[in-house]
Amino acid sequence: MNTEKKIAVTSPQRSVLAFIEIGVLLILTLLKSYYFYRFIGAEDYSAALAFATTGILLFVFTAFMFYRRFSPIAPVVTVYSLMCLLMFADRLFASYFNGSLPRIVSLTLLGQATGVGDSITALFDISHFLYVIDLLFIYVYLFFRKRIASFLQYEIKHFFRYCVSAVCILLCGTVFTSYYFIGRNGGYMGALKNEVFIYHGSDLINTLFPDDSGSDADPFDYIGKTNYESEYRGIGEGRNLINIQVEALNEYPIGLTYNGQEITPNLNKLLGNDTLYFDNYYWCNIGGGGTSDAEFMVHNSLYPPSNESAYMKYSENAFYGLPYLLKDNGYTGAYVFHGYKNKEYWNRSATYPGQGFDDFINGTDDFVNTETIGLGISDRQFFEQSVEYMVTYEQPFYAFLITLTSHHPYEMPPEFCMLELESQHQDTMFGDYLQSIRYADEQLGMFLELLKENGLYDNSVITIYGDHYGLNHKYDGGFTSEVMGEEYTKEEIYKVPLFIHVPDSGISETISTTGSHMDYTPTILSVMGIKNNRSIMFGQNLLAEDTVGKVFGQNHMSIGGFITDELYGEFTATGLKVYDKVTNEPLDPEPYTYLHEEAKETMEKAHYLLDTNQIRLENFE
Ligand code: GP9
Ligand code: MN
Repeated sequence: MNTEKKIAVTSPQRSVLAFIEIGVLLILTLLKSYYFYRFIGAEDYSAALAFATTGILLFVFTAFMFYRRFSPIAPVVTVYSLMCLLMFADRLFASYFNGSLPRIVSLTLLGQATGVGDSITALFDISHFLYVIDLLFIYVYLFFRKRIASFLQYEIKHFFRYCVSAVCILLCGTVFTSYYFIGRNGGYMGALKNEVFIYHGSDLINTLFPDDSGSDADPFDYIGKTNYESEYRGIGEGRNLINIQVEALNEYPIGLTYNGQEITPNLNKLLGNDTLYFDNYYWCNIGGGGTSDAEFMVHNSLYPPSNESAYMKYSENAFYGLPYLLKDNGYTGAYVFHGYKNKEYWNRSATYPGQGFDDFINGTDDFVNTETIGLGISDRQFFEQSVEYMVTYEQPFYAFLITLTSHHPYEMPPEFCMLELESQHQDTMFGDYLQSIRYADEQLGMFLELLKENGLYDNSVITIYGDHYGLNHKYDGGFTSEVMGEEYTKEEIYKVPLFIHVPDSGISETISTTGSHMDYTPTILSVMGIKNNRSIMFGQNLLAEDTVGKVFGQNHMSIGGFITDELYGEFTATGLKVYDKVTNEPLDPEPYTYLHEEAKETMEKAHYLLDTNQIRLENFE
């Protein structure tokens, strides 16, 4: 009998071929994972983490080779393929969530992805496919493998020694790269939690056995702490509150001119004209629920769950937030308006009653859409039809309007484009974004005129803010910094504008106290002359003199990150980084670790209280 054939049958798992195959896969893993870790912000640690991932795979592959009963190729390729798919999915998620990786609970958001298909498609670029493209070649190779195998089925002698040396090489690589970087940055062990298998493995364990950090939180500790006093207290008392959440409106377009053209001429007109303008207002603490989490925070002054949607997770609960508070203080009703064709999107129609809304005027049953832009009904039609409802309400009422047109990927039919773009900005996502914000601003201007025509303007307080960012660095082609005339930093990405317009009040000021959606309700309550002594609010009144501006991030920004009046602190894959907010200069993070600890602790307690259902309205009767 032919010796080669005999070996091929008895121990194919220890053949030259198996070693070559596994070697190639490990090299591919090293390259891919290095590229992956660089993308998620592991910076100098990327090489060390890539070695760690490759080491873990080597360990698993070696175990397959020890098992003599079957050829290792099938399980090896299966594990490798799963890893590639995991990295592909992680990378796609991280593209949208500014480098954050998904958790198992993020799967609850999958259903929402179909509603924003164009946005997901726009996230893809060729670099995503680098994680999976080789699988194609590998599967074609597997098809022809038998023929190649007949040449290379020599058993490797001293198999054990080969395994030990391979593991040693990998370990040396890991130790060397980590040691090298420990010296420079410290914290390799901290960075290691971002290693793809460790990250998802510990997430699996945490999901199965949730920890109860934050369990010393008492919901009643947070009640009645807000200082409502300020020189503007009660300036809006008794008026309607009309609150407009504008899709993807960042702060930087406000007041900015583009080749002599204002991007937001109508919003600019509000500045200095009966308006409190907040120019240090952030969205970086929304969770996995995007637009709907901004809504949730604005009304309840609560942190949504980090990787899920508050409206999906807590739709059964009633929360004693702004709509209830206004109604308990003489308001006749609370109404929410949104034109997206599916009223169930973000679980809105199920959740709004528990948020205190009496009616949801929605794109499924109520709005008549004859002018579609992007995701659905144009902002023009949306505002025109919303006013028709509003004139029928008894005053004072609360109206909450959520716009839609300026949604990612921002493509607008040419007839709605009002800016003259330079040629290099045409047909870019940056150019499209400016056009869609210019359009949204135009419709906001028209809406204010409609309020005047319908006699609603003078007796209302009108607030306008952006729900979250428009573009990040990966999709703006570097143009934002050029047009802003300064670096479009992450801190700028996290900033949205907030206007509190009180017609004919004679008040105008730019408030620079650092705040976020969390602070909307405490602040607007002060303006409306109302107090909340009944339910938890994590936010503060940004108009009170003693308020120390402070924002804690999650999800897009990672838990542990913070923004104050002076600092931007980010908890990255390589540890805490702190920058001077004005100069963008990096600072020694050591003196600010207490802020990082406070950010983590606050989020732990906030999530614990929500998860254990202690914040429901009934608990505060
Ligand atoms: C759709 C809209 C989209 O109803 O609110 O939400 P987003 O994708 O921005 O979270
Ligand atoms: Mn949105």
